[in-house]
Amino acid sequence: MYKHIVVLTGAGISAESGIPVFRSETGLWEQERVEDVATYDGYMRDKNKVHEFYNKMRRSIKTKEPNPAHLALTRLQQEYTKKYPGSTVTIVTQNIDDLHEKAKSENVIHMHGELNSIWCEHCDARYKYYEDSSTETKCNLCGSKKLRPDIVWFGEMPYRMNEIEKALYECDLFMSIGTSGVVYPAAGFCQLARSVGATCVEFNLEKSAVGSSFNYGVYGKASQTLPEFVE
Ligand code: BV8
Repeated sequence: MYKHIVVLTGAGISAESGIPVFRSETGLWEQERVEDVATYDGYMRDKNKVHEFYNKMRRSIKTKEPNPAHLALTRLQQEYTKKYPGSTVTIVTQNIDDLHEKAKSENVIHMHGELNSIWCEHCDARYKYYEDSSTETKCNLCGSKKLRPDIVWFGEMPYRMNEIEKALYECDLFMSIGTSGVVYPAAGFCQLARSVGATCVEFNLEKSAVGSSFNYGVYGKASQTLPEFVE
């Protein structure tokens, strides 16, 4: 039995809930250039374009529901820790959707931020936000119009990295689900877990860019492979 489990999820876990992944023929990055919508420079060049990119995504996730892969992680977090007192299941996601929360998973670490959050660059407040934003939207707290999507763009430091690294150093099982293993530092988490002797398992449709770092690969749709694994 494992004492401390760390789970990393990527866009692939939400694919079967109808949320497009980033890197595929129909992926999000086929429609917009990363440089234009997922960097601070792109935001400074055209704030409204970036607000609209995330407004569209925020509107679309309102109607999306978790799939059996999300629900399997919630069961793992609830039932496993009950069956083995003192064990932990830490869910770290690169995703900015709220499907882990809708699946009732707890303490999910959104290392790349969240669509349902907004960040005031004037007073540095971050708070829950569900509507469309623009350069005219005012901060609820300070009234400034310097509100930006609470998303970690390329070149920006992912959130809660200290907590994530602590969990990885203490883990004995690392599970990576639905990520292409292209984006760092998340793509380096397996190496870190391996360095402390954890067993590393990747769940994907195919071997990811860092697939060779894992002890095992479980290939197929996460909505099928993950519930089977968790059972
Ligand atoms: C940082 C927010 C430092 C926007 C995102 C060279 C080497 C190493 C690193 C770098 C380098 N050059 C630059 C870097 C750093 C850079 C990076 O890694 N670049 C890459 C492209 C080379 N990283 C950064 O900039 C990070 N920050 O390094 O900061 C720093 C230090 C100090 C101080 C300041 C700064 C920040 C990275 C975060 C960027 N933001 N998103 C948005 O979400 O719109 S990244 C973006 O990619 C998303 O967050 C997404 O989650 C993430 C990863 O993508 P995936 O989730 O893997 O999705 P993808 O589509 O790629 O793959 C889907 C997978 O699912 C596939 O494998 C598919 O097979 C699988 N799948 C599909 N369906 C299913 C399935 N699997 C199972 N079942 C299914 N049904």
